Amino acid sequence: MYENSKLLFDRAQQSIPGGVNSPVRAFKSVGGTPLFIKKAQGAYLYDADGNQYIDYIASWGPMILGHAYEPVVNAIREKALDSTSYGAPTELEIEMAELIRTMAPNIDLVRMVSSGTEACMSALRLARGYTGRNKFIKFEGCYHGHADAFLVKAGSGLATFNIQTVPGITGGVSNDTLTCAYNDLPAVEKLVAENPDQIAAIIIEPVAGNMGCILPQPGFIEGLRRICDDHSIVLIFDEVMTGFRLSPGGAQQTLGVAADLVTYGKVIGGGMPVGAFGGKRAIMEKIAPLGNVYQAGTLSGNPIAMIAGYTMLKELKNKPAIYTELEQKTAYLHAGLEKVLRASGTPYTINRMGSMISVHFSDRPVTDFATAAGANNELFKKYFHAMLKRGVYLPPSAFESWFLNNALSYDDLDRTISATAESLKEVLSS
Ligand code: HOZ
Repeated sequence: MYENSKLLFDRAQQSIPGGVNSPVRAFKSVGGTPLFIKKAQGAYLYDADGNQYIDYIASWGPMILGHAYEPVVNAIREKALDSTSYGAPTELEIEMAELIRTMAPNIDLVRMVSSGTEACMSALRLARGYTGRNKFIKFEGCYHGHADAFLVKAGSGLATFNIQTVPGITGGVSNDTLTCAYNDLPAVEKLVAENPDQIAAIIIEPVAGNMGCILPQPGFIEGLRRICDDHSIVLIFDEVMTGFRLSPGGAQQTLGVAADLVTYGKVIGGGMPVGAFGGKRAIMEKIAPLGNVYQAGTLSGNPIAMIAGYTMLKELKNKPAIYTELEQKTAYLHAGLEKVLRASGTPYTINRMGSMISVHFSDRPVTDFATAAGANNELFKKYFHAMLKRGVYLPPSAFESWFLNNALSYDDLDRTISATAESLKEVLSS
């Protein structure tokens, strides 16, 4: 069934570390051979062996409208005829910035970069430059890309591979990264009290997607806002996953809490390598060339990436019904999974917000990294493979959110629900 993928994986390992260009793809934690993808269309992925899968990764978020969405593909095609990079400003970058500002709240100025990692690393540097402070708070299990400062108690691949200490990160960097549990407001208050006038920023995934999908409990994000206001700390929302997905204005709009800085990633590139950070004018004006917090990039605002992102965001802006449709589809999937999981008798928790959802084989609510890690993740591995065999491609780790795309039909969702019923029967009886 996976012969060609196996051959490609063997070959890949000769020239690419671990055979992959990003660790989570390696299937290392779930075992087996990573699928090598040949193409994707709408809600489906096709691997090198010609197998079709219903896709719940959506390139880790950005394919909100499905793969190879025609207007995006056509726009890229046309733009490429005018060259693929200039390293000089274009009108399209202004249009993109203006579009982002009309969709997302609290963005006075926005700077384009090439990835979510770059966006988060730049936002942190900016918060430090703005406040003149070095330390910052992040939450256990949140992942803000792979810049040094964020690789302390991080989610995603670090949680998947249980990497506690990352060689190459200096003690100084780690010491400036303060961590506490997601949803634990008293712990944040304690850290702030213990480090008076030293904390530049609190960075958070307002709905976490790198330890499965974890929801902020009522009052938590509002509490962070209050603490930041009281102590002149910059509140950074990492909206790499939630931006333009939960709603046109992302988590800021959905949760009704304003951030000082917001980071975006892949979502705003329509699948191209893009990121951005933006926010309050007084802070953003510290960035070079206005201020002396340096940040730069030859490919920042790249025309192909811009046209892909612009076209997709414009669709989302002009057709707000997409958000209702996505929400309804995800709620439908949620209800269906709930039914078959309950019938299976195995303990479970389903977390969902908008079109982000994850299943945890846990008998208690999953509200932070400890509870996500405490779930029966061995069972998740078996479930993952049983689903794959039935043509459903879930994230290959319990520490990742699932993302729905609007090309999914109700028939696809029904197939996913029945595949779950069959998979549970198979794995629970083995
Ligand atoms: N959770 C990661 C994205 N935020 C998975 C993708 C990757 O690392 O390749």
